[in-house]
Amino acid sequence: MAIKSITLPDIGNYDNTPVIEVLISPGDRVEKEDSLITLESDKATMEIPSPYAGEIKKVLVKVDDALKQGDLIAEIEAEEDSGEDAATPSSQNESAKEEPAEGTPDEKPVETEKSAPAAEKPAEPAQTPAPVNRQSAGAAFHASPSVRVFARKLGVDLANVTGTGPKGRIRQEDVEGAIKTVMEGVAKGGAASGAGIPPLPEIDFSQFGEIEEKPLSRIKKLSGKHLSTAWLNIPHVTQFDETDITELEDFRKSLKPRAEKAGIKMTPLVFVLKALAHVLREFPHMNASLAPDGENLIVKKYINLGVAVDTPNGLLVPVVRDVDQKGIFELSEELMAISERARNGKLTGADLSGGTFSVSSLGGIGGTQFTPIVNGPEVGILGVSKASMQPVWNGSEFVPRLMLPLALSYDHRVIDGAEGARFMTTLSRTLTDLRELML
Ligand code: CAO
Repeated sequence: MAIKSITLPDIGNYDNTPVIEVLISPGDRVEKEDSLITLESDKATMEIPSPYAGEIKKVLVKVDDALKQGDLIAEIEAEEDSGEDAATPSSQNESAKEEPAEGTPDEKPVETEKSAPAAEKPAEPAQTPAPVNRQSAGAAFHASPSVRVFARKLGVDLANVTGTGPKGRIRQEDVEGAIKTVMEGVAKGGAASGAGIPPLPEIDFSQFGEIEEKPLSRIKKLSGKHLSTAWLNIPHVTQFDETDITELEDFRKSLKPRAEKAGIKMTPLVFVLKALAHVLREFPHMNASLAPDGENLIVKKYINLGVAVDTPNGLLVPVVRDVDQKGIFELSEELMAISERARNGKLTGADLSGGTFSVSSLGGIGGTQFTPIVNGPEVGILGVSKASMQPVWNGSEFVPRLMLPLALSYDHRVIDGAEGARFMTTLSRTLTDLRELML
């Protein structure tokens, strides 16, 4: 064991850099590379590591001291082989106890026990490990090492914490506040803050004018939580297309009298459901769910389509089962019944479970396109917008065709862009020529 002086190494072109935190006290045991103090210049926060392992004997700096290279930081009873100069003869090491490092200004608060001849002065700790410059390491936030350790222990990413200290420095209270916000978000079922995403600011809107606060419906709260969870967990891609349903519409119109006689409303949506079921057989990965561990794909052999229904209390997604095995009349009847039950609040748990892929149709309302959110843990969802007559170039002239806008959102972890595009193209081809259903 030998007493050694620890001085400030070369930290670049910084003079009189203020100490913003002293992390050691006499009696502390430190390992080599443990941070001793933190300096903060205009541009960077730097932690100064210990060049030795051992016990701190004296701390020779305090907060707000301005340091430059060579200034004494501390004295340490270093373990024999812990420092860069471990091979230095012990007599030389001993002298370190008595003299500050070469170049240390007299006015520094160094307590020496006896003076030593210049020849016995310890070598300048030129090999002291370089300080860690957090700014140059890419961290744009300022926080002391103890706060960093605190955050690391609790799994808090400081990039997501707003510092309230001087110059935006992150303090321990800020980390605690961030954790509190997340926990409150989880307790309330809010997915945004639960995912470690900074919450939206709380604003008192009444300061700008009259307001009224209304509770969200139970369905809105539940579907909101589910939508946020899906949005945050699933990397979405949405692919758009427009498909020619002129002949499909002619066919639908030709069936309408029969349907009306049977008391059935037959909308374009049931044809979309039928075509989807057919195409999902060809693209089984779209009729699947990613296993929770993300390692396997669970492919479902049944095709149950969830259909988003707009109800006075919010969005519900009842499931139409075995769509591939049902005809257009049966599907129309079932869709009518299930959307009626949804609007009357009569759905059961079974009606709402077991879906393998979802459809959201705004075709009866309007709009040219929208980006549906995948109904996780399903892999894909089809958005259907309002069909409209458009001039389409057939190679020699523009002809009026009824074009249906489609939007396919999918989980990009499961479906590649090419597969998504092929799925959409096949669906489009099937809707344009329903004879595809027989193939
Ligand atoms: N293009 C043009 N017209 C369409 C159409 C389309 N894509 N889809 C439906 N229509 C027509 C229908 O033919 C019907 O017209 P007629 O009364 O003249 O026959 C009219 O629009 C109304 O249809 P509908 O909406 O009652 O029936 P549907 O089978 O198309 O849809 C349902 C049923 C339950 C899906 C729908 O009522 C609904 O609730 N849609 C909203 C879903 C929703 O909110 N999605 C957003 C979820 S958030 O992402």
